Amino acid sequence: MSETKASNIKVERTGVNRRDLLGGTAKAAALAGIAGAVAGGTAGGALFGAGPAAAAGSGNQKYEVKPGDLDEYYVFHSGGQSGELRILGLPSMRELHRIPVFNRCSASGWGLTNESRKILTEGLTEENRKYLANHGGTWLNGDLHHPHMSFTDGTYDGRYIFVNDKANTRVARIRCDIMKVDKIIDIPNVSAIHGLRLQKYPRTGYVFANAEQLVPMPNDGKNVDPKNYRTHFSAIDGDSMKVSWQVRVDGNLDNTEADYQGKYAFSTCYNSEGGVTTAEMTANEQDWIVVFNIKRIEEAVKAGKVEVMHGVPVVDGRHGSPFTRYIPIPNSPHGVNAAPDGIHVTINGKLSPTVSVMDVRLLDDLFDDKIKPRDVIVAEPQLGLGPLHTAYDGRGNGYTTLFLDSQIVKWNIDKAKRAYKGEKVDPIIQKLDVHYQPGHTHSSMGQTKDADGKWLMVLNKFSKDRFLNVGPSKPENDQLIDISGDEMKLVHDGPTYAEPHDTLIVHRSKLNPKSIFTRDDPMWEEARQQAKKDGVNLDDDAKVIREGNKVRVYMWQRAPAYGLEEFTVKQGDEVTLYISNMDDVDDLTHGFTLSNHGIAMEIGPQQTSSVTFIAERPGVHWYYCQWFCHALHMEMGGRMIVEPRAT
Ligand code: CUK
Ligand code: CUA
Repeated sequence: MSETKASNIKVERTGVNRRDLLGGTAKAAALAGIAGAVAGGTAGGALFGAGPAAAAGSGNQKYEVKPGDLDEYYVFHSGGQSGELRILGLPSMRELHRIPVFNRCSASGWGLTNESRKILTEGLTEENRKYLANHGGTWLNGDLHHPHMSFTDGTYDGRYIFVNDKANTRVARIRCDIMKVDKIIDIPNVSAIHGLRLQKYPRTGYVFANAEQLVPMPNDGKNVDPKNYRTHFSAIDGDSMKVSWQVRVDGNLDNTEADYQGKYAFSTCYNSEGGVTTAEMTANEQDWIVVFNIKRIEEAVKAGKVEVMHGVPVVDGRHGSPFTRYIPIPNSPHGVNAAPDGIHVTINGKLSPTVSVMDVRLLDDLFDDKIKPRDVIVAEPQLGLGPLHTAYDGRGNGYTTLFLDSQIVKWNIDKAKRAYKGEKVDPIIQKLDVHYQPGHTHSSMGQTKDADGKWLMVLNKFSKDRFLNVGPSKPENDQLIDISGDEMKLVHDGPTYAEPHDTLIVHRSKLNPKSIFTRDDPMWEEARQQAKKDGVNLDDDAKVIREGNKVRVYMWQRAPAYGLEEFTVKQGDEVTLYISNMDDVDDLTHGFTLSNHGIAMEIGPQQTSSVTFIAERPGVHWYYCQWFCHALHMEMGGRMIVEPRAT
């Protein structure tokens, strides 16, 4: 391959095909890896190099879920640049629900209701609040990559799901009892939260968040020399959703992971060069993984040996510090995945055909300087081109995505360790074509100590020809693979919209969401307080309260009626509507849509939702219920009458 105009990188023709590369040198493979990763998008070749459809086997276990039958697993599926989180059922792969997080949602009113705007704005930094004052008050977009469920003792506890926003440098928390977001915070002193993982033991605990982009600090335009750029690793308290501490590092931060002992966290770095162009970022043959010593950092924070930046204690974890160790890894490593055995952590080489396996039991010695950084690597098998992420079956095998080869490779950790010691043994068990270019892969419960080795989802970035052509913008393809037997068997293709990166497969026994809100839910505490001040019973009253030009309209809903069939306000009034769905029935959601005002919201059973707007349009404006609820659903409505301003 020759030059690509966009990036100005020169990539040499290697003169070998991609199968040859598997047996070739790491250097040649890495070179071709760059060629594929950088130039492949336009040049074809490696990027679309996968073969025809793999044989679809019937599998060893049932994946068809009959009408009315329930799935065995919940899948929490990131929505990438669409900013939402989706819930799927597995093995059916049916989409069950969507949770708006960083996006706006026309159906639920997320981003519009007072309750959601409070969540979307209360965690803003002062700088962002100032910037957004002239830009609608809240961000409209997000880039959600990594959902993870809170842990207790190494397995999911069903309390929360935490997610990152790479686009606007945020972390959000979702309550699993109602599957709604309850907290969103900006992470100060950094740019672009990418990797996100949780403390597994004794509980979550910390939410570890990587900031990917290197920026000057302070980022005020006075000094833009790349020599002064930096980033920080953040630990957020998952209970209070406050940043507990940050660690200054060398290089940038990509993906992160935590051990099963509660002692160490890990972050991959693909830009140890500190470059600002693609050529600079990929210059070195090796980058590294940073290991963070949580106890030592906590002690330094406690002792006040920190720099406080925007209220956050920051320790210096650059090379030579007691808080970190940098382990060289070939080459621009990406995903990092802890095996359910609690011992092994795999670092995926991306531009190197290798994955590096670390033994966490050696880390104490590394921090005591008894061994060298590379001594903690106990295996480094060559698996194929473009390894990005690894999942596990709990039986000692890893499943690694090969982005460039469009394959998933099953390999054995123990064999890889023996091969690393020089024994003649091939750790690779099977390679399976996937369609096409996989990023993340996840196994059922595989990111916990309870990995059950039944199912594997492979999240492919391209679907190409696998579905009916829907135009230039094509779905991605999540493939379901049965891994219960000795052989991986592809059983299902699942198209998805932009752009799931990561997923979380949780056995249904771990979750028990409510079907009906409880009236004392904290989500609408402000409405409750206001009603109290106004002497209004939120559950029963339908009332209009005026205070100068501020008008508060309270009403209940019971299918198929609103508490008020009409109310009157004056042009220019600031109107707040508090709507309470008093139906105490499963699945009986109502809505409130105010025609020609851009206002719509969901009100679930026993929920209160509110919205504030200026009544600027004199006349008659109908409101209606947009959530089908009753035979008289069409009739469920009323009128807002706006009296013209006296002239
Ligand atoms: S990253 Cu997208 S394929 Cu953001 Cu988890 Cu690896
Ligand atoms: Cu209430 Cu439709």
